[in-house]
Amino acid sequence: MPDERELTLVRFELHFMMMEQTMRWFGPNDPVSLWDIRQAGCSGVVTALHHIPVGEVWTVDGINKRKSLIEDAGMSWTVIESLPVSENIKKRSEGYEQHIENYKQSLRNVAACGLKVVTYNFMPMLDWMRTDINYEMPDKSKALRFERSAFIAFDLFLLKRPGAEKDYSPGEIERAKKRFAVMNEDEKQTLYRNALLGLPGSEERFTEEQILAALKTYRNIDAGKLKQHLYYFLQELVPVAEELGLKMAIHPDDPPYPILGLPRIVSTEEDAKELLDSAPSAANGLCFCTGSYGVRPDNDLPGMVKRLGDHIHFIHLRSTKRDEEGNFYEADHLSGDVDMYEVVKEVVLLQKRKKISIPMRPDHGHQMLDDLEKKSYPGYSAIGRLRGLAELRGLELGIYRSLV
Ligand code: DNO
Repeated sequence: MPDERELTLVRFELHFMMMEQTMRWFGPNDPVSLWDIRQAGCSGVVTALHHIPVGEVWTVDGINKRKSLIEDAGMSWTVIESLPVSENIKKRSEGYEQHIENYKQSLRNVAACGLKVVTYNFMPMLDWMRTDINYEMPDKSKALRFERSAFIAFDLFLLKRPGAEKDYSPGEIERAKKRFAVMNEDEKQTLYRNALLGLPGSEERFTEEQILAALKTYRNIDAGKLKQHLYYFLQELVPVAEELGLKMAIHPDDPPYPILGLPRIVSTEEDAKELLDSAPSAANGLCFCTGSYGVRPDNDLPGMVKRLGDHIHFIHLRSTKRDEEGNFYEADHLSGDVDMYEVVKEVVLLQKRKKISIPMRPDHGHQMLDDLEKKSYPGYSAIGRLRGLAELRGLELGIYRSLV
């Protein structure tokens, strides 16, 4: 058996000043094991204590247990994704002060265990949103997709959100009607389930009434108000993170625009700048997700790395392919609309300038080969991500070697 220390050294040399390669792991119940992740060439793991209810404190003991599992597989817990922000904090509803205190305590505990980067998001109610999680690609692998007409059909005819018609043009409503008319019962059920997968705990079925009631609680919260809530949260949390030597990394909206009448406020470079300015500190940072920001053609991704680089503490690399109707699917990591070469080149230059290695993960991947026979979290199968990571690693090494 080869000497473990030598192997680690080789890995370290190769990765020196390259992005730190990680994959997301959903914890002991994840069908993708830590050894699978290690064999993909990762030195780090991105995970969270998913079993702890949102708003409660993460204990030192709980964090250390998870950390040991990862270290026993020869990797380190590089980034937390996510330490979730409660709906109470997002809405500033009853109990939010206590949740902010709990968040501070979790940060102290996380730092005491030696962790460095904390990812979170500020999307109301729903995290990511797709209408199809089995979109067949020409090579028969499967991708995640957002189909605008199907989404509008979900909103208007399945959820029946009051006032939803105001959010769409007559042409869009017409297309959604046609789309809905050709769906059978099974397809409608699947669409309903898929659209709500981004809800926390969405294994259980939420009724239309429950969703509508939750949406109603945002009735008086527009984008301006939600921004105030985010900035208040940052002003409370960033000084604590700074003192603890932690970096906060906010994940952008996915997709990067309002949905179901809910405001979304981390969708553009302007949004990112504004939130960074609201609590100036190196600890106030971004999770630069090219898949999320990249759905908008007006986001200049390489330029964002150039201009916001000092605040990029974590990187998700993924590409999407969009069309004029507002549909998009998750493309292979090196194709689609994201100019991955330019993005990675800017990251290489940034790391060189700052003499740092920024943690990255291949975000999502297609279900392919043996993945197709297995159940995994949507977007998080082993082989699809391994392919993405391998391509991205090669791309970065090539750029890195051509520049040094
Ligand atoms: C989806 C992920 C997001 C992300 C959260 C971070 O695949 O990128 O769910 O983890 O938004 O808080």
